[in-house]
Amino acid sequence: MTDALDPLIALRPWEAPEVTSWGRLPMNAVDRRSGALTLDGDWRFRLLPAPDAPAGGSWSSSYVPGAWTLQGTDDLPQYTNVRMPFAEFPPASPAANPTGVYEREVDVPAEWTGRRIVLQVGAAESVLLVHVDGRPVGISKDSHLAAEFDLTAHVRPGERATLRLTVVKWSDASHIEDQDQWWHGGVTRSVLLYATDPLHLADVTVRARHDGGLCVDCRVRDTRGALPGDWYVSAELDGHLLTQDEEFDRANAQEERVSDFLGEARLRTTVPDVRTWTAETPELYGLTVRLHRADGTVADTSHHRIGFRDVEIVGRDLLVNGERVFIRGVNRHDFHPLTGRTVSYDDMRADLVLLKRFGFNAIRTAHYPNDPALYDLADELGFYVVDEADIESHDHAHEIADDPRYLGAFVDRVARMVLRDKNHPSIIIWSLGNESDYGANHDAAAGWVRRHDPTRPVQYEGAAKRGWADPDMASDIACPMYAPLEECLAHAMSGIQTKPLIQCEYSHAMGNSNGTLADHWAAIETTPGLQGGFIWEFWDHGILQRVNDGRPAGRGGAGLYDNGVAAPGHRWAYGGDFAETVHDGAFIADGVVFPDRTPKPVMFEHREIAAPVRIDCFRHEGVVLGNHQHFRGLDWLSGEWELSLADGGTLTGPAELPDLRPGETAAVPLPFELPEGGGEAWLTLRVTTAGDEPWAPRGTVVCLPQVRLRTVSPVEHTPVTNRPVDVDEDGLLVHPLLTAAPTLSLWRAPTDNDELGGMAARWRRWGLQAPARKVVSVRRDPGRVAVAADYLCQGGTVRHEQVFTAVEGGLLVEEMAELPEALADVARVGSVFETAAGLNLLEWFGQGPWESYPDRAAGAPVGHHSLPVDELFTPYLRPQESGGRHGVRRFTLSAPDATGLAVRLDRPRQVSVTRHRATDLAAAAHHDELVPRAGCVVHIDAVHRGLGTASCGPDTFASYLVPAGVHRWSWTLRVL
Ligand code: IPT
Repeated sequence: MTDALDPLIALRPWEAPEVTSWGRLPMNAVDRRSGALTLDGDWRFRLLPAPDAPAGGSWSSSYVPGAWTLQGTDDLPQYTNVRMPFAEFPPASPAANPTGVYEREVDVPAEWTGRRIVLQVGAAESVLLVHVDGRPVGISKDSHLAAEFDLTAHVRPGERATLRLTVVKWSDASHIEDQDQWWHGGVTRSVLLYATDPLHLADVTVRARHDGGLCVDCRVRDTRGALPGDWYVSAELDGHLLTQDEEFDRANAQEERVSDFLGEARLRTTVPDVRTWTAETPELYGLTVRLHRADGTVADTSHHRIGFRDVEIVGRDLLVNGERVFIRGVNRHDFHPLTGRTVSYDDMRADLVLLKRFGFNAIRTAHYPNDPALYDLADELGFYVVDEADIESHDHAHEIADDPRYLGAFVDRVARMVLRDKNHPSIIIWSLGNESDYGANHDAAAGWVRRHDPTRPVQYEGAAKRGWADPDMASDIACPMYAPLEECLAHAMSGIQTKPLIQCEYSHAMGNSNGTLADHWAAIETTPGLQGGFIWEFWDHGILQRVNDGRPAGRGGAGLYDNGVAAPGHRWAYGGDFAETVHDGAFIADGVVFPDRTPKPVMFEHREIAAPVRIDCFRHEGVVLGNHQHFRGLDWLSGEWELSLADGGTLTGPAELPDLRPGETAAVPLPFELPEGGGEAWLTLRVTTAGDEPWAPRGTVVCLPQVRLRTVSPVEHTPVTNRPVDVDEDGLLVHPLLTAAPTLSLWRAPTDNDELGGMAARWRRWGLQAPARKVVSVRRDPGRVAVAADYLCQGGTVRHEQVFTAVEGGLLVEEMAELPEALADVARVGSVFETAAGLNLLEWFGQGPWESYPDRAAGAPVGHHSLPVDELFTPYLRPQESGGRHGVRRFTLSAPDATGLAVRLDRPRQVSVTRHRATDLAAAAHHDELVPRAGCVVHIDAVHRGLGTASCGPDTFASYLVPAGVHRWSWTLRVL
């Protein structure tokens, strides 16, 4: 099996960074998927302990495409962020090096006689060795790009051949594939066998400009050595023929640029009234390129869907078709909770459809070239793509960036990505990779791209060694990660900015996060020089795992999850859950969607921030609507007005959207007469798709812009002295519907941001999770009890006062807490109480319906909302503070028979109603460990700390912190 005399083994290519491939065909953009023989399915499989270990043991089977780490082997997934999973320095790999041997027979079609036969392995990580019938064929590295091998000399049409793919998990290449994700091994994309005429299209390069100019460059090869003149090329664009560029042919002939075995041809046309491609208007044309033999018969054909568009940087603006566009981006990994990095077309389509529905218009393919179908979908659905090469040398970044042994690998990886993807209109920027310091190897790769594709900018975050304005050659964009907003603003206003500032990563979505996203966008949209960024990241990479045996559920786990939650007996595994000793825990769960693609609440925030039509202001008994798109009118949208009255219900009526071009505004009269009476009133424009969009059926909500028409009026209370207030000897309220009296709460179950930002440790030091409560005084008057208590924390005492007054219809609770200076910046100041079981429905007037927090509250409109208590909670993978609703004015908590309690707040407050105490949440490591309580745990906060993004990046702004000093809040409690 692994024969030590086999040259592919004897050369030990897994420890030779200079060897990027052997026997591999050049990368190209000719799509060979149609007409190919798929070799996907079960292959014979055995896992060896090392590439040079003697073959032994029996065969099992493994599904291709797929990772063996998710298919029942003992080599399980391992998650590390920066650090390598083994100690060896580059380019070495560990002696224990799982090596998968895949074998299968292939019946080579008899009709392929005389044809050139090519094997395409879609992706293998990290070193691929190919044998046919035991004979060595080739080697490839670069885990996220296909490798092609010419098998013409190795197989006979009409006969059966044995194909062997040996995949070595750890190698010199692992050191430059040190991305923040699970480590797997396997053949993770499809394997194909196809045949072409020996005379074939070796590559096709399309340049389609937004003025309609089209230029198609073809490279032609004949493996039998045909002469120029033995062939010609034609092309048609949706039925319209292109013309041969004879000037190009003449120049080539004069300069003797083209040899006998390689031909070149250029075709051109100009499309009148071209429909240009943008992310908003993803207009595609069908291009067919044909290679003809001298007698006119067709030797080869290549189909492309192309888009006419230009990308350029003018000053510090990135322009698409001459327009400065905002980049509302997200970082996306190829990920699936059952199959790891193997993703299907349908899954990728679902990813992109969801992103479109939530207002995203850009994707960074973090941190490697994604599955080829992703780019077809981005072209079709409309996304701006930053295509990123598979280079991240994080742990040994500094050494590798200038290590000449890795020079070839850097250039190879960037070049092969560009060669594969260059014809996609969606790709607007090439990225040289991620987190690999900055060295000569980057400049070499950048130099190659600039010559090969002058039509797109290049970016690399690490290049800004001497600041964002530095004219280094590796980045045309200032693309920092997690830069504080004030630094971005300062740069944009400094007068020295030379490049567009588009953060390659920002707003880290780990757990309950993405605080201040709306503040970022308010700044981006009003500051020349700021153009957006890419949220980190799309996926929570939780792998579905069986709890009993700790195994990944794998392909059989389909259907074992719903609404972000794994089925009983299962959980979403993160780092450490596969018994890895070296791992980085829940840092792998940092996406805007759950592992089953259920959107997290931040998605609704983003949808609103990206709203294409907005209520820009309220003026003269009307509202001003604005079209905030770059290219589209409003005709694809329809609207409905909703008037939410605090003291009434919700009125609805049709809305006529004005005919506005991008950037235009128009005043429209108020659609409703405001009913008399003093209550708060909100006007919402419910915007939906007017017809079917490729990514959304007619009637899909696009945004819900809102304006307040009338403000809150103060609530008057009439005390009643003849009803006693029941308070026990500890000063705790006794109430028939409460199982735990309202007490002071200063703590929340730490979010990932709280933990990694250091706040949680401070709060634990202060003992905020369970401070001792000491009653200071209880003063009883008719219909009124005043209680003072001290909460003893490390470093300070918090005085808490509660005055309970019987009022008409219920009980008024007036509270005060005085937070000493030493305890500034706690999680919350508010009341917490628990209710009797059976109150399962929450109805509220306030922001909703989805979860919102003080610094993530731009996307939750004020209105009348209602949800079962069990649906209020957001099941973040590592349990933490969750389920909050911002701006709540009043709520009822009721049983099916309409009994229950009603609470009215003195002003809009942060409220949460869940089945979990904060301490329950903090004690659990996974969602499946939580045992819901029968009653409700209710928090009413005078003030609640913002969420920020401190797990990787800036904390929330000072204005969202809980300051020291006196906090007052009051509420009434009424029995229904
Ligand atoms: C940055 C990485 O590029 C990304 O892969 C991910 O790890 C992210 O952070 C955090 O989740 S690098 C980090 C060291 C700033």
